[in-house]
Amino acid sequence: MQWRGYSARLCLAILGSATAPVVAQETSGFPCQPLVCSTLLPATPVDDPKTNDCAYHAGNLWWVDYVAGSLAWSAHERAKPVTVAVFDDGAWIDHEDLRNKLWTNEAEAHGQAGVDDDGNGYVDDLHGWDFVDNSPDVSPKGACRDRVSHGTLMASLVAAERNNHVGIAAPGSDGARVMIVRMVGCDGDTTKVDPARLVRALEYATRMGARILSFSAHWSVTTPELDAAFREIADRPGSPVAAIVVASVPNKGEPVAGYPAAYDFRRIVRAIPIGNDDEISPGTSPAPPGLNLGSPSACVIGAGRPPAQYRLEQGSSNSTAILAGLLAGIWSSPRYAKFSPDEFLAGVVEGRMSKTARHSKPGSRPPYLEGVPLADACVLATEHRSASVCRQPEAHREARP
Ligand SMILES: [Ca+2]
Ligand SMILES: [Ca+2]
Ligand SMILES: [Ca+2]
Repeated sequence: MQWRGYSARLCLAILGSATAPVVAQETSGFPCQPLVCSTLLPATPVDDPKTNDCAYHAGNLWWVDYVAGSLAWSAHERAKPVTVAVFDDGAWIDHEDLRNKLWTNEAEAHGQAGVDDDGNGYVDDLHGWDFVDNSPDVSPKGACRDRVSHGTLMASLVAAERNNHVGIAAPGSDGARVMIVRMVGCDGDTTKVDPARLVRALEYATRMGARILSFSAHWSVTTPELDAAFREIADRPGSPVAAIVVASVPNKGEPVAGYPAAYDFRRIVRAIPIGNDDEISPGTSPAPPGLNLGSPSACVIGAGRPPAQYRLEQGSSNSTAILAGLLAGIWSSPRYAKFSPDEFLAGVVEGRMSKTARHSKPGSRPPYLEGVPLADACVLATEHRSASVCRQPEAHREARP
């Protein structure tokens, strides 16, 4: 089974199926000026003028305001961030916008090198684990070292550090911490899903406290063991390893969404890719009914090579990571922090976010004829703190019945 979306080649193919012309480019240091596709969007006043990350003020973080990301920023009143496990090709954790936003295994951080200080079966697992090479070093390896690290980009879209004067600021900056789970490599067979490896990784992530699992990839066949692992995490009531699985819905014209989006499990939230024109990306696969939320895909800037490179990208992967970070930012707020995964899904994601009047433009094909609800943090809006998308009804929003 192929882990789609993870080799640089496949990733670039995904990036090519967008809603607007775009130039993927890598920049050394952030230039603090609009990049190519971001000029499609007006650099209007930002929702949080106090935030000092230069991409925000250069008008390159449209997607943050699109999901009311500033409402999920409230570090001073936040008890504990939500751990988001990013299942991908590893990540460059020394990147300037990532290094302070990592989940950390405290027992290993204060333990001895070469010793499994917390007895979880993994020696020196500080920020996650490399399940491909069975190593605590979660950095990209093989061909990924010299190419795009998909996982680095994803981790930054979940939780890139806000207010550090550089780069970007993800909606999950204050509320999410990223656990790096290296599941695939870039060479030969390592690009394929190994079901047994994935089962071990799922067990690790949930046991170590990940409450959101982010899958910016999909695969077409599965096994009974993998199904059972996902069912325990994403479906069984009362499961001690219950977590929310945020699953990508691909936009390359695939006839079906693939796993894990294809699972009919209660704790699966699917990210529907939305362009900066409010439309569902062309070629988006039909998503099964359930918790399906639109999330930005095009013209998104995230982390590239360390220590300070950034990339302008688009694709359904982006939507997934942004949604995962956004959910963490909302979930970790004082109002919802004590909610179980099922309570959070029922009360917030299904009860509020899915019921929003804010929708993508009506689509031209099933199951998107009426568009999809757009993910945002407006559930956190108060009379004192608001965001532009929570205040301004869109034309297509008013047109809805
Ligand atoms: Ca350990
Ligand atoms: Ca150790
Ligand atoms: Ca930053």
